[in-house]
Amino acid sequence: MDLANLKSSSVVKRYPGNPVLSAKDIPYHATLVFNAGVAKFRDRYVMVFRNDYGVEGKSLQGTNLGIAFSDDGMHWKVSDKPCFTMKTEEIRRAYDPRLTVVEGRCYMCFAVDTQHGIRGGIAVTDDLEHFEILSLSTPDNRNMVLFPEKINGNFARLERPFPIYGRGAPEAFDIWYSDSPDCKYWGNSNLVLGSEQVPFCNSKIGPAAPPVKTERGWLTLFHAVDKQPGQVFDSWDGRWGKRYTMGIMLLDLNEPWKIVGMSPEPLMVPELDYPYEMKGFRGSVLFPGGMILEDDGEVKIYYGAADTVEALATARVEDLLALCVSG
Ligand code: BMA
Repeated sequence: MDLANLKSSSVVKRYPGNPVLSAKDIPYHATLVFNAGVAKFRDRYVMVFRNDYGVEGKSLQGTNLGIAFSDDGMHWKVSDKPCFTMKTEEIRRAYDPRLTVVEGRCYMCFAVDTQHGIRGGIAVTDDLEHFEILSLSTPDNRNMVLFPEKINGNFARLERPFPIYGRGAPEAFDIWYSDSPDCKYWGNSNLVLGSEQVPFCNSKIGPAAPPVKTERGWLTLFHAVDKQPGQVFDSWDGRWGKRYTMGIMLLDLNEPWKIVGMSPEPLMVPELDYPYEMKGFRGSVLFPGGMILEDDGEVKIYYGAADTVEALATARVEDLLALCVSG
């Protein structure tokens, strides 16, 4: 595939009011507001976003997770203080939240940078204020997303461990599936998608938004990275060369480690017409973390853009399914 000429699919429409959230909307110290998880919880849309604050050059004062609410999924009201932080001598920060409602409780997956590697965390909350941490994986793992239902009686997740010795290329990282009786003990791990199976990727992939259920299978987004020698994108340190695009696939309803179909083309690619995707802390990064299927068949896709702001795009579910099964 000619990676130089990738285009977004015509079935996806960017929201004209993008970005839906950025630092200027946050009533506390905020610099980069991006990579949010979004769910419908108790009749409202809820967004938990990553806030990297005090970012200058390569230095960062800190990261917290903020929370915002919306009645329409487009206009957001941010709460007056962050909802989640992790910081100890061992743990540097938690980031990249993803939200899934399972059996009426709101679960949040997140990445954790520690002195001994990157861990995937899962917490649960009933009030969006108090979070109980249920599990933290061994390093290195992140980009976890929970399925919105138990499958064969178990919690189920997609995840992205990063094996540095076993894959024969520096960042050939893949998407895996595991399940758990209680969200604490995880096992039955199966490979879902190898990065080499994605024609528009020459590096790593990772789960993006929690899967949504359709009659034909679990529809789910993933991010895919490509890089070219010497390619440098707009960035605050002038050295950023990885492009993050968005892919979409359909997984089997009962055995979700089996792929029913995958679009061979990217769903979205950072584009010049949308400067909020091209310019920022790390330009040319699309990092989806939320996908909502509305009753009328509209799909809302929430994605971090350029590691700087949060954006929204929409599509019809039947068009997304057609990309996966006819492609
Ligand atoms: C990944 C993660 C994401 C980030 C992306 C692009 O490795 O750190 O949080 O959005 O890189 O910088």
